[in-house]
Amino acid sequence: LRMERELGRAVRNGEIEVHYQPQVRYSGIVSGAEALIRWRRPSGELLTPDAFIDLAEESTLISEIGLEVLRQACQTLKHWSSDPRTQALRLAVNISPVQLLDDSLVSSVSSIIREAGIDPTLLEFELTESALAAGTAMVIERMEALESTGVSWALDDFGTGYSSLATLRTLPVRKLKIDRHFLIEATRQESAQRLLGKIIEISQVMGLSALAEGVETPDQRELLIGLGCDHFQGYLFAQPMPRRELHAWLDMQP
Ligand code: G
Ligand code: G
Ligand code: MN
Ligand code: NA
Repeated sequence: LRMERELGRAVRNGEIEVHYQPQVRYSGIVSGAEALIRWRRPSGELLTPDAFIDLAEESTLISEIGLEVLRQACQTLKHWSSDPRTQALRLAVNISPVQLLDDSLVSSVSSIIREAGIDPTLLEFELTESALAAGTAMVIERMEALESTGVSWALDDFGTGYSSLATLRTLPVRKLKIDRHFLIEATRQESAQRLLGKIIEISQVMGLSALAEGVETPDQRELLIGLGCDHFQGYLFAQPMPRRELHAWLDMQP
């Protein structure tokens, strides 16, 4: 309960930080980054989302916190837009299924985008596949409303949730983020490798791009390139890091 009260104050006190993990195309070119929330406690301690996102979702604080992440992400896109080296970079922001239940979400998102003065097509929202378990019709309606503001959708942790292939065809989704467990298994087992290949094929047949999560080794990247995967994210390239460090990392790229 104490943590819940502190989390409630975190946004006002400027304790919400956003870290960024690069996303890389098969060509090696950086396509953008995923924004990942961190909570900087007054003690200086940095908390990762597993320590507080569940709490935020149970208490509906997630709406406020999610919008704060979006605000910071839009400031970053604004910053990037003034430099030719960064102006084409895209930014992915996680949207909690609980945020989708909030009637004011669409108007809040629209005003944040408008106030930031950014190109909304550079913004990608990620929804975890398990969000589709309940209230699908409403979820799809909200996703479409947000899509019409210019942002696009990616399905996060793909392959671990409940969405059927039939549902997938009806979703306004442009990208599948393949859950990293498929890659882990594929590195160990021939049959899992074929399964990963089929998942990538499904994305291609549906006209979607496929991003592999959790790419940690050059061998995994080569395997994925061979299977036709077009985007990667993982420790092989970089860990999530503060914006300033991301800029230093970008400067080091060939
Ligand atoms: O690096 P990492 O520990 O950041 O992320 C752990 C999990 O927390 C991921 O599954 C990610 O989807 C989730 N997460 C990270 N940032 C956000 C955010 O801003 N909002 C929501 N709802 N989830 C996030
Ligand atoms: O939203 P999502 O579940 O996709 O968030 C990505 C999560 O995966 C974050 O917690 C991030 O820190 C973590 N992550 C990113 N790259 C790697 C990786 O290469 N290996 C592992 N084990 N985790 C990763
Ligand atoms: Mn994500
Ligand atoms: Na994920």
